[in-house]
Amino acid sequence: MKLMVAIVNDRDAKAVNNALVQFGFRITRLASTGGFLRRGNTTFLIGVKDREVGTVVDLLKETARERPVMVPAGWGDSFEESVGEMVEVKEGGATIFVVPVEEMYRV
Ligand code: 2BA
Repeated sequence: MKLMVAIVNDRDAKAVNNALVQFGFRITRLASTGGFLRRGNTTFLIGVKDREVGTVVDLLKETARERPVMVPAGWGDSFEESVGEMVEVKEGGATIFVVPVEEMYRV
């Protein structure tokens, strides 16, 4: 068994949620905030059988969209320097961690 931790943009959370539930996965949603952009994102906890990992990755690929966003140059390094020039960073898509689970109980 694996625990998948998937961080997606809030704008995609509904589509991701719907797709996972439609395919019969059990999920938990946590409200979270990205440390770099400091914007809301959603962290999904998904307990799956080993052979289901690929299906979840595919569903996340289909439903979590990557978009370019502009942030001030130097964002994250020094707020004093973050005036003027803007640079593009990618927001969205899904960041996925797959963690082995020793045991799981629902009692
Ligand atoms: P944020 O930290 O808000 O990052 C949003 C996006 O900003 C990142 O997308 C990346 O494209 C960009 N970014 C992040 N740090 C950067 C930096 N130091 N310099 C330039 N650009 C930077 P993703 O990489 O797809 O990450 C999306 C969200 O997933 C992150 O939101 C964070 O909440 C989470 N995440 C990503 N990698 C993680 C990790 N190794 N551990 C824990 N959470 C992670």
